[in-house]
Amino acid sequence: MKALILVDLQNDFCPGGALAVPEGDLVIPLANQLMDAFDLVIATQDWHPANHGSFAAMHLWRKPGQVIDLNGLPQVLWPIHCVQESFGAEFVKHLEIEKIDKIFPKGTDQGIDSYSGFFDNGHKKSTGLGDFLKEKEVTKVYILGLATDYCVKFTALDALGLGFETSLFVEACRGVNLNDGDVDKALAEMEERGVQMIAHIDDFLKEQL
Ligand code: VGL
Ligand code: ZN
Repeated sequence: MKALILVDLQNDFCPGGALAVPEGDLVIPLANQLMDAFDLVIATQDWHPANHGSFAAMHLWRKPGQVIDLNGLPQVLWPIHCVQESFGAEFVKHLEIEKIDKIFPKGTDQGIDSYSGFFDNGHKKSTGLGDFLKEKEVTKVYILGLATDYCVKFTALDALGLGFETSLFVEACRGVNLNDGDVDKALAEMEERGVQMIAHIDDFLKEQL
């Protein structure tokens, strides 16, 4: 069984949002197209309390982009984004959410961030996604979404770590590039660790016929 994992296709990560990823909105039609090719579709949802420790505004004199120590882990500070129940945390309107089988929220604990859809950044708590996929006898996962250099990367690496064969729809990912080259570096790291890169969605869909 194979599953598609949509990473953080939320308003705040699209142009106009609080943590806008350049061209983030362009992946939505690709996600809609791909969902039909999978028996199981999972979505992760960045879902922070209003006082989340990753928000620069929670730390005196700190600005987005700076790195602090947050309870023993290095933490990049972000603008306030994806606050639970806010518009920014909602899935993008054009995403066909009726095709999603299950949603896994993450980043819900105030004191620790969670880039991966599987575990928090300290690998202390699981979201339940790994067990869920194993229960459904999934052996292969396909990932797309936002942002390539953060949540997509850590979701893919954790999927590998849990023993899933892992592929990435590169065309359907966009990144932050806080530093020049971050996206390319993230893609190289994923590939080196064993993530299979799917360059063209059209070719993948043709092979499925
Ligand atoms: C993300 C930064 C902060 C992401 C989430 O979805 O990649 N990045 N929270
Ligand atoms: Zn976040």
